[in-house]
Amino acid sequence: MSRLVVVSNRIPTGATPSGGLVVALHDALSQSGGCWIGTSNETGEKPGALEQIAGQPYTRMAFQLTEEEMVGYYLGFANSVLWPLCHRRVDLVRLSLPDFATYQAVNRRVARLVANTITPEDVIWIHDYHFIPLARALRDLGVTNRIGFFLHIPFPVLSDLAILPEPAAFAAWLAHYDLIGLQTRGDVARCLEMFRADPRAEFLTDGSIKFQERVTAVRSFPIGIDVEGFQADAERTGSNLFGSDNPERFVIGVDRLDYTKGLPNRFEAFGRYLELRPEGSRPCLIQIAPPTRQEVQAYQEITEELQGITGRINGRFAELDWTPIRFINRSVDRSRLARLYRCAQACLVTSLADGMNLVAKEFVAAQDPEDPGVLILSRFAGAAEDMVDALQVNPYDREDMAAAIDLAFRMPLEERQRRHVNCMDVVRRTDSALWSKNFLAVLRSIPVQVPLDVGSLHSSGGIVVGHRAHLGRRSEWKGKAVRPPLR
Ligand code: GDG
Repeated sequence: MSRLVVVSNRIPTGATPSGGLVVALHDALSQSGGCWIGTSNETGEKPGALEQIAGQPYTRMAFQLTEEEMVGYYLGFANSVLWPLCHRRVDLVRLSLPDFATYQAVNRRVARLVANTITPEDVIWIHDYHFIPLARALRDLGVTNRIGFFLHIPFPVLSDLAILPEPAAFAAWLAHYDLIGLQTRGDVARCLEMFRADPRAEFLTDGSIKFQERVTAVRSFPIGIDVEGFQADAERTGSNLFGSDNPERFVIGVDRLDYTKGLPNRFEAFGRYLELRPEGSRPCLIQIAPPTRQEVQAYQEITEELQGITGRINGRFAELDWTPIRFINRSVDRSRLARLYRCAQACLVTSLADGMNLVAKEFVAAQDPEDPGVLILSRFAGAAEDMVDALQVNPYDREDMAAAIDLAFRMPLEERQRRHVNCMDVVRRTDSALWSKNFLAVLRSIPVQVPLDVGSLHSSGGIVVGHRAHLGRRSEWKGKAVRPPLR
């Protein structure tokens, strides 16, 4: 089997992999061997170096970003333009041409690092919005390997793409991948709509897209979690999670503190539920929300907003021995998180836009099937496309969410069990190991495409499609020159 080379913004540095994505990629890399490349946790002044991290059956390599790159590429174009754009928050987009230039420059630099690391047979799998132009930069260096891309966040709406400094570049970047993997069927539809609106793109009979002599396929691969690993954590007993402060009943929320997760509306909806709750009951909302990207203004603002809402609701409803909202603005370790999910009567996932949302799947996996809690799930989270038996809500509608909390607390056991069985079925079908296996199987099955020499391109306008005896040495190719079939 050909080696796998993974590129993602962050790479795990510890000895034991944890988290669905990390476990899935770790397993895939362990099977095929290869290399995982990503940014180092620290910025530095020697940005060209790939530092090797020991201790796994494959190589992990970290490269440093300079301070300037961190600001322009990561905090700037990636997280202040692409992130809000893909999550339909164009009002939060902060455009800067220097940031756009830095984003592209980092991608070109990473392309050189990758090109120096790969062997001709390697399959390359690039992750997420930080590296959308990476395939284009690799092709410019003459890399002909199969390159797949997976976008973890929602695919942007066509009309929103006009906000980019060079809107036409987005489709052209993506077209240099052999396979574009997206979370949901809805994302695939939006991606195809973008190509359909682009005069450079042509649809082939098998549904793939021919774009300036390259052919690219677009498919959905809903991501999931390491189901067994998570269940084992949830079933493990440990010290009492709450000490003497055991909540009577509670609904849990777990999110990076991000404006896309709909936290202010969630807190307000819980406040509304407190107005409606049965007399004398003392429910809690336990919200774990570790801070992220605090250097970006929009993230500072949401933190302050939530602190304000929490103070107002607790001030109004709290009693000496009851605090309705426990807002924990820190990270909680994974095994405690799993046990918290299991103890909760319900989980609130109220994203305004979300690629998938793994918390929804973790909560379901952590439940006791005999007495499961209820998942309240935003219809704007990717997970909602398949998890139709969650209690789906409109995260913009506080009354709707307050009613769902009430329903979840009162739901009869039989209905909870039925919904849980169906949601669990989805969680199992999208296990993270299956996700990476499916993606790589499709990527590996795609014929390699090598552009003909410039001269022959002019005469035939085609590409070479076929299986190579030895990649990188075009003279040994066994493919035949074809013009991809027209519509
Ligand atoms: C992106 C997309 C897509 C959170 N707090 C703690 C903690 N977490 C863990 C959760 C979960 C993960 O972080 C969050 O994953 P999500 O999927 O919910 O959201 P994003 O971080 O935005 O992820 C998303 C995902 O990529 C994968 O493709 O589903 O749509 O936005 O695993 O458990 N973990 C620990 N302590 C915490 O305090 N240990």
